[in-house]
Amino acid sequence: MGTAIRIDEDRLWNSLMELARIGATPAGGVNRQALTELDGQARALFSAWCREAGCVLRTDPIGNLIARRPGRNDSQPAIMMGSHLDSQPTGGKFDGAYGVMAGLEVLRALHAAGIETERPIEVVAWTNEEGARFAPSMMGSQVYAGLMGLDEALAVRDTEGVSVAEALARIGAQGMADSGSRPAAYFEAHIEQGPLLEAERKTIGVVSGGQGQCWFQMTLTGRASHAGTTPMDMRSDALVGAAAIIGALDRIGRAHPPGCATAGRILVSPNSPNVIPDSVYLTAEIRHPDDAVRAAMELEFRAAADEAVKLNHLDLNLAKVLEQPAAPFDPACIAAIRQAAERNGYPSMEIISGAAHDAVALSRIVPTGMVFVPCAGGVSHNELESAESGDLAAGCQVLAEAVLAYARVSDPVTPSR
Ligand code: HGY
Ligand code: MN
Ligand code: MN
Repeated sequence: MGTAIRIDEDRLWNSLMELARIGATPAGGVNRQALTELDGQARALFSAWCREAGCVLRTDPIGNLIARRPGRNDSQPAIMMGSHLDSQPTGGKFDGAYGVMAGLEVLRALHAAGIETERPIEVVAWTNEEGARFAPSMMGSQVYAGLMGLDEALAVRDTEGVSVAEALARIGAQGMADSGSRPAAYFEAHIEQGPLLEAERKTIGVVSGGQGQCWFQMTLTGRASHAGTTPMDMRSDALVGAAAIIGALDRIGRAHPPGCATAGRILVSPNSPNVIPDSVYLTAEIRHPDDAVRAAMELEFRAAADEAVKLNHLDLNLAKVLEQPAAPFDPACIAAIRQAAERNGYPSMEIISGAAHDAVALSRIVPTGMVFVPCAGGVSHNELESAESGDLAAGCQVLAEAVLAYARVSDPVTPSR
């Protein structure tokens, strides 16, 4: 069975390339970190495009930017799509941007075809999905889903001491309390950010859910002293302690496949070649599809940290800043995505998301589904990130049909129940 709309591949690609110019880096990626001036520019461009497609926009108190296309029965809960416009410092053109532009393309295609849906349709650019500047990740969608307090999020500061609240105000992105009702369903399109779809030659990933994760921030405190005069057995070297923890984290990740463990950020003080470091700030994150295994990995990590601190005569301040259980997505949403892929003859496979996404937060409050498309070599969080226009268009077509199945159009494609 056909569907009411066909998305426009070139319009989607051109919008992605125009958006990628905001924060473009010489190596071909983007550095458009959350709530920076560049994020503000991307928000403004997205807003202008949504208005052209007949939408009205609103912003909530954590800066989530919501475009709404009215439905025939506008009092019904909307069908929502979304992703994020913020990037990693050395991010790619497609992580997050694809899901927002794909949602916009669905709105544009409906607008161009003059199709009215029964339900309203919304597209959201969630604030600070990456957590690169302000930890933790998925901040906007977590606040929206009631998983993180608004005041707690607004108070988070970046490494320069700027708070989320100040950064929102600087780019004029702090909105009013959101009176909109929760959506009836949420769908997100995203590049896989891993190698499976490409290896299996599949165009569409029908995402069954997201693996769980937890994030930690720690400060190890030792004693600064002269690198040339301090005997090895009299040192309290915070960097040696951190190195032991980083090594243990890697061993724990490798010992529990398909889980993973990563130390991504380290700040050393005084960071001088001939001074024994007295303070190290270190981040750690642990992920696994099975929450019980991830809990065991966390215990091993904490034991390794305690051992490293004791051996090196250090003090440790360890805080868990994110605890996110594995998130199964909604069977009916998954079925709508699978049916749309099959209807269009796109090779597809079911897949668990290794990366976290705003959809993981939304899945705690509304029926949620995700569509993945391949990215070259599975490379992401890297300026070389790339994807094929045809795959991006296929994922967007699947997104459109899954959403329309829920939004009910004149030519309904009903979800299986
Ligand atoms: O960390 C993540 O998994 C996401 O890409 N921000
Ligand atoms: Mn992302
Ligand atoms: Mn990302």
